[in-house]
Amino acid sequence: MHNHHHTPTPSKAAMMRELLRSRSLSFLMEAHNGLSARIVEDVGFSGIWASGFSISTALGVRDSNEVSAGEVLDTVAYMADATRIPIMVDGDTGYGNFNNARRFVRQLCRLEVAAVCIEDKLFPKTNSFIGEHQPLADTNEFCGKITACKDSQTDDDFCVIARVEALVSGFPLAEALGRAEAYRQAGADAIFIHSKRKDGKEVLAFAKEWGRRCPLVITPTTYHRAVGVDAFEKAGISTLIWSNQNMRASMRAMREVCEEVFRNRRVSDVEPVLAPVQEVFDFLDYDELDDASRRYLPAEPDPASRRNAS
Ligand code: SPV
Ligand code: MG
Repeated sequence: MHNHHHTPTPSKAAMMRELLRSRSLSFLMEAHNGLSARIVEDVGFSGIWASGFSISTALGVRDSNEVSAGEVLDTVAYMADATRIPIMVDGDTGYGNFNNARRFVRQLCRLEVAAVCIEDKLFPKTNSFIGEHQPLADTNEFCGKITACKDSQTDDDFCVIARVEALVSGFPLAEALGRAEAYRQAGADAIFIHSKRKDGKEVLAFAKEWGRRCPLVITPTTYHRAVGVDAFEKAGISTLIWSNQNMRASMRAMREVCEEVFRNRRVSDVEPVLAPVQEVFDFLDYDELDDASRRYLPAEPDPASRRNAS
């Protein structure tokens, strides 16, 4: 689909590393399959968040490790194939212990995925927005998991992001900072500090205390109203993830179209809000297949093969 063999571009992992390292705020947009990943790239985002919540939802199951690591990899393979921008995969808790996590990392590297994010909770995980006081992983055990991931990557630029769930689980700032520092020392390339408060204050407080020891990643799903993106940039946040909006958009759009078609027993009412079929062909470059067919298929069938045909 993308012929870029003759243009030496940095690897996707190198692009992610630079995106995390750069002082300006970067944005990752959620995608959950090949099409959504293509759209994220096409509108101009510099990176993709392969959200566990969104991938499971799109597959019709819960964000509770009901989708297996292999099924996530299958989805991510389509996403990576369809795009040139770097992908950060939500690796949940790593699908088990250090051994499962490091095998997942090796497989991601084979797919030229740029980064994985591993969170310090217990398998099977529960979505951060459900309930209170979810148990956290043992700090030392999680440090070993991060180190195992770093030791297993087969691309030097691959990034392992350690996600700190202490604030979400109701622990004080000091616990979050202590864990983040331990994970950094264990080899994490960046810290994803998660919060589900509406005011965004604990994330800003964390960033202040952290002082750019390594890049910080956030997802302002609950506090996007309270704090503007400029304030995050000033606070030293490296990367902001819009973590589930494409999945939620598609869920609403599909339901509305479906209901209207069902109610009216015709599709003419919904046509105006649909992507024209031609747009699908254009977006996925059907013309390229025509060109390639002219190049690779013979114009005339081989007379010998015609003689042999019964
Ligand atoms: C996801 O998108 O799957 C995440 C981010 O893990 S959140 O749902 O905000 O926890
Ligand atoms: Mg997730």
